[in-house]
Amino acid sequence: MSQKRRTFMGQILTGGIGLGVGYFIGAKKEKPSPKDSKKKTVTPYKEGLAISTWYHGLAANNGAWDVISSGGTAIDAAEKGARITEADVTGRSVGIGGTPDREGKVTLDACIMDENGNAGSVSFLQGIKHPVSVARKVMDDTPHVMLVGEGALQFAKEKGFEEEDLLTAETRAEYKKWLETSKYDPIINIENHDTIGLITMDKNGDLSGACTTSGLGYKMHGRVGDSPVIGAGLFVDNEVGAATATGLGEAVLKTCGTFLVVELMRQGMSPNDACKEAVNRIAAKQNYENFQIGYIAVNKAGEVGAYSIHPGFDYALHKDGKNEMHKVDSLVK
Ligand code: SD4
Repeated sequence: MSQKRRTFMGQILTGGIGLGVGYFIGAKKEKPSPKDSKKKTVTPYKEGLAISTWYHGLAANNGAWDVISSGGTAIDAAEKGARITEADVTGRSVGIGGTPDREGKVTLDACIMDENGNAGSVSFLQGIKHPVSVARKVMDDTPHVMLVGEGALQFAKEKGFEEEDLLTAETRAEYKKWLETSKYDPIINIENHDTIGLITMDKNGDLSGACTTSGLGYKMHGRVGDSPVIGAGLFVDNEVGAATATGLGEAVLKTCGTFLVVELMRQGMSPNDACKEAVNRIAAKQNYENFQIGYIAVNKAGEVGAYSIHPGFDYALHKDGKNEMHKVDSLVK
C-alpha cells in the first residue's frame, strides 16, 4: 500500500474510531432514563365512536355505528361507513356521481388504515364504485400499500368488483356545460369539497379510518390528491390517535397533514390544538385565501377535535348515543 493511501486509510480509521467514540459518548449522554421514557398511560375510550367530515358524515357514521354497536371492529366500521357515501349518487365528490376530471373521467382515490398500522390505498381508479373496499383488499390481500390506475382496476376486477360507468345523467350534463368554457381555476372555490374522511373507534378502544374521494372537480387527468396518501389524507396510530383531512389536497400533501396532527397529539396536544397547529403550518407558507382545509382528529381517550382554514367546515360525530353535526372553528373568521 502506498504511503499516501496508508495515511488516507489511517485517517479514515482514526476518524471512524473518533466518530464512533463521539457517537457512543453522545448516545450515552442523550439516552433517556427509564423513568423519562415511561409512556403516559391513557385509558382507552371503550364506548365506541365514529367521526367524519361534512354533512354526509351523518349517514356514514350510522353505517359505521351498526358495526361498532354490534361488537364489530373499527376497520369494518370505517369501510362500511365510507361505502355509504361512495354509493350516494347525489354526492359530487365521492364515488358514483363524483365530478369528473377535465377529460370527463371520474377518477377515484381512497385509503384505509387499521389499528395495527396496516394500510391499503388506491388512486386514479376508474369504473369502480367502491374504491375504499378495493383499498381494503390491497391492505388485506397484497404485500403492497398502494395500487394506482390500470393496475388498481385490474386488481379490483380480479377481486370480483364490477366495472361500471360512474358518470350519472346529472354529472354528464354538468360536464357538458363545463366544456362550454372549460374554465379551470386551480385555486378552488372554498366550498368545492366534500371528501369523506371517517375515523372509527370500536368497543375495544381500537382506532381505524378511511378516506375516499373523487378529488377536485375538473382536475387534470391523472391528478391525485391527499386522500389516498397515508399520512396526508388519513393517518391512524392506535397508541395515540387518528386524523383525516378534507380540502385542497396539494396543501395537505405538502405538509404531511394527518401524520403531523397525530404526531402533535403524541407530544401531548389535544386533538383540537393539533388540528389547529397543522392548519397553521399550512397558513404559514401558503396563500390560503382561496382554499379550504379541514382536519378532524380523535385521541386514544376518545376526545375529538377539528379545525379549518375558512368557516363553513363541519363534521358529524356519533358518540354517547347521539349522531350530530358540529361546527368547526377556523383560522379566518
Ligand atoms: C383532494 N382532498 O382530492 C381532496 C379534495 C376534497 O372533497 O376534499 N374533496 O384534494
